Amino acid sequence: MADYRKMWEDLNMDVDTHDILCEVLPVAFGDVFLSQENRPESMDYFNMVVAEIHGIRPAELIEFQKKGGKVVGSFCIHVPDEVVVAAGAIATGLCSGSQFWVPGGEKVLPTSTCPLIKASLGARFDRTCPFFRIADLFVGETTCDGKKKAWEILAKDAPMYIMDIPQMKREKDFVKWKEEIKGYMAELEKLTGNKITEKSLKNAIVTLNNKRKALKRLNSFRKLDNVPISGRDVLLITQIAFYDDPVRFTAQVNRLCDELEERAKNNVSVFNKGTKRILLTGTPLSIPNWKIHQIVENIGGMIVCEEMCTGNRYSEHLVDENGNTIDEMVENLTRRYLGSINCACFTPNTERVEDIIRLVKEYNIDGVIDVNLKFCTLYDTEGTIVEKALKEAKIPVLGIETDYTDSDSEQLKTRIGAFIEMLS
Ligand code: BJ8
Repeated sequence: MADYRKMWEDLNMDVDTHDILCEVLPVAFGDVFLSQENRPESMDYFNMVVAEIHGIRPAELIEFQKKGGKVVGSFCIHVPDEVVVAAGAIATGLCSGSQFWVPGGEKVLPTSTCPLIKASLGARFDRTCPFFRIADLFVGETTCDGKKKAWEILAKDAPMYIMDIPQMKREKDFVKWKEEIKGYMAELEKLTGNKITEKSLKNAIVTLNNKRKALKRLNSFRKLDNVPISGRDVLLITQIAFYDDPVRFTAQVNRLCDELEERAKNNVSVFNKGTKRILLTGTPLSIPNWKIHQIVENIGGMIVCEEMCTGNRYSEHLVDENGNTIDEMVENLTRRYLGSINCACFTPNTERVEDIIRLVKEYNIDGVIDVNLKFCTLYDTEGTIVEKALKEAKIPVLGIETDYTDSDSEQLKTRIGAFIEMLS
């Protein structure tokens, strides 16, 4: 990591404080990931990407900028990366998942804000994350109240663009979202100086669909009786999907899937027979938030599906590739980015409950854990609806609320342990 010090200084980062993060992250990574037995060898690429998380990719982005390229950071899976790629820019996710950044966020936000928002603003204002220094444009959305207000604060320090997401899915909401996407396209054309053409947009749709297809392929192995990869490894890969180069990432996921295919043929599993199969639903798990996966899999369960933005929701639905004109392609993006994502910001959001029940069947789930990030009113409130529906469908469910600290780890181990015990 020492090699990157100059790069971080040039980015005007607080390098001394950042050093503390560089010391703790490898230890946490070793505990959660490297301690696992019988990991697929093709995880080596993803290990390397995370080991150098603030080095390799930021250095690539800076190189790209030196050649005149632009980097666009976003916080939500409603924001279409295709548009960024079509404009010749690079898209990167910016949601932050570490307690390390939360106190910095609390300097500018109320304590009663969800940790994801606090950590994201903390990463920017404390100058301890290179991605937050590099981005030429920050793209926010109006999904929840906390984010809406946070963007106003972030805008004082960073160039921001806001997409106004409808809160319902009526036909007029699709019309509005299509206009929002067109507005975003115009903004990116202005930023990059590049025109989005039919060809560039089509290529971008195919590129990002290929990434989704690879992730779908990866998730399909988790439906098997003998699951050849741990839940925490798949979570890590999904988190990396948000910031890695999409073409290289896709190739690496497919390489891993080839290895998993061999494992599947030989009935190799990383879990003991009879291990209870858990589906996680709820708020996203941004990197490096690995807490729940570590707890569940260390106490004898296995996570085989995440009905989350850092899970199934990110990759399950492709963009229709049949459009040829810009308008047709934007229409297809609109349908996919509004219609297929069942975030708790929508009312009603019955499709999310239907998704969970469908996934319970597809992944042969024994129990569901509904995990809510503290102070997320949207998912907390919807949790009541989700849990009631699951109970009515006779699907065991446990609702938990947590944050990025370890202060509740022991309590969570007890509760999740009792839940998994009950499934037996
Ligand atoms: S599509 S889940 S990525 S908004 S946890 S910041 S909702 S208070 S992250 Fe999300 Fe897009 Fe929806 Fe997905 Fe607010 Fe809740 Fe915090 Fe949240």
